[in-house]
Parts: sequence; structure tokens; C-alpha cells
Amino acid sequence: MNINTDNIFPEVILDGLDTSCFGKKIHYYDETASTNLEAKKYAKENAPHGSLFIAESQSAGRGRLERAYYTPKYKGLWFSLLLRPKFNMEDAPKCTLLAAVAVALAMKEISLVAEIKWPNDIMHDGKKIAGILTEMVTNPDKTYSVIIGIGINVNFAKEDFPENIRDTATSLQIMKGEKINRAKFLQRVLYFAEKLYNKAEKDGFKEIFDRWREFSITLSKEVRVINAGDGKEFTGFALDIDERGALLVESQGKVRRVLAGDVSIREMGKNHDFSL
Ligand code: BT5
Repeated sequence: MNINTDNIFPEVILDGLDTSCFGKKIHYYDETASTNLEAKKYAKENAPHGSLFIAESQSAGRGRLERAYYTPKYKGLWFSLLLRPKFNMEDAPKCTLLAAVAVALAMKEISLVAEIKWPNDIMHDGKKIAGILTEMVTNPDKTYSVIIGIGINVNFAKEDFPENIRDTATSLQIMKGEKINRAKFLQRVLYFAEKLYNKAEKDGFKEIFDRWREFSITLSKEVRVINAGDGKEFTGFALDIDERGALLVESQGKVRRVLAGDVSIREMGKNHDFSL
């Protein structure tokens, strides 16, 4: 029996949802392995653009590089959006940045400060609140779909986190000091995601990148880059993101483009600001 009163049943999500497409078709699971896997399956079965796949819990929630993602019952929002973009496939990875900005804007609306760590972490005070996993699938008709998987820690108390992430994770509830209504928060994430997405399809990703920069805690910092694909680790100064969303890191006199990888921000920042 579901004794949880903070429901995310489809009818609750739809009640007051201010979008024209995102989240209008909902696949709800009490538990599934991963909402990204569900979305991938339905991508091949003509599920419409904007379909939402949401689970109370996942038995095999995943992050990047097949890392496990902790997604227990009633504590968070674990969902995937299925998109059928008109833009070029090489723009698809930018959807990660789009989703990060959507979550950050929804947080800002309830007076919570969101910090985005490149490429996919929403943080607060150095602790992770949300992660994003964007994947692509080729459809039988040779078009492609983008699956944006988003995991947001909503109503976790500190002790609800397992020990391995207790000191590195946080939640909206911890930040706000009170429980947050999951359906309402989700509605706002979907609202912002749709607005940003429509803008990107019409005018490109420039506005999203500008917004992303406003929330970024990675830029203008000393960073350590690992898992960048070439097996090498290096440190450098995070200058900016380029037009593809890659991180530009100045290291040993050269600018290196990082398309994928993990970044840790080093305490001792090189200060590029100056005052007159
Ligand atoms: C991510 O990966 O941050 C992407 C997470 C995406 C999860 C969503 S939930 C809905 C959809 N369905 C899925 O199966 N996935 C998506 P990454 O950057 O690789 O971060 C993974 C790391 O985050 C782990 O190795 C842990 O250290 C940490 N972690 C795991 N669970 C966490 C949690 N609930 N809160 C904060 N950190 C967590």
C-alpha cells in the first residue's frame, strides 16, 4: 500500500502542468530498473516527443560510465524525458546543459541557490543534489531520439543517504529545511525544460549556454579533469565552454577541449579578476 502522501501519480503531475508537450504523456512505474531504459524501449515504439518516464524507485539507476545511482522510494524525482529533436544529432549532448539549467531555474524559483558543475551535476555547497544522464538512440526510421535522465534528491534527510555518498550528497529538503512537493517541483522543471528546448530548436543553444554560465561553479576555477577518455588526468584552469558544450581548460600553456569527463574543482583558484 502506498502510504506516501507526496504523490507523483500521472494525474497529480498533469494537474497544473504548464507545458504543451513535455510530460503530457506519462509512463509511471512504482519500480523499474531505470527510466532511461524504459524511455529507450519506447523510443523505438513511437512514443511521442516529450514523453515522461518516471519511477518511484529504480533497482538499477545509472549514472555515466555505468556508475550506480541511488534512487530510493519516495525520496526523489527519478525520471527521463524522451525527445525527438529537429536539430542535428551532434547538438544532442547539449541537452545535458539544458536540463541542468532547467533544474537550476526551478530551484531558483523556490529561493534555492543552484550551482552547476560541468557537465551534469547540480550542486550546493560542494554537495550533489541532482545528476543528469543524456543518451541517444537511433530509431527504426533512422531518425534519432534523445533521452534525458534526471535524478533529483528531493526529500532526503542526511541519514537517508548511504554512507558512501552521505558527505557528498544533499537534497532540496536539507537545503530548504522543509519537505518539497515533488509533483510541483517536477512541473516547474518540465516547464523550464520545454521553454529552453523550444528556444534551442528555434534559435540554437546560445541562450542556454549563457544561462549555464550564470549557474556554473566550474568556470574560472582550477580544475582536475579525470575520465576524459584518453586515460589521462590533468589539472588546469577552466576558461569557458565552447559552442558544443565542451569544457575549455588551459593547461601548461595550451587550451584543451574536454568533451566528456569528470571534473573536480580545486580549492586554490587562480584569480583572473582584477580591480582597478
Ligand atoms: C549522474 O552520473 O550524475 C547521472 C545520474 C542520472 C540519474 C537519473 S535517475 C533517472 C534516470 N535513470 C537512470 O538510470 N539514470 C537517470 P555521474 O555523473 O556518473 O554520477 C554518479 C555518481 O554520483 C556516483 O558514482 C555517486 O558517487 C554519486 N551518486 C549516486 N547516487 C547519488 C545521489 N542520489 N545523490 C548524489 N550523488 C549520487
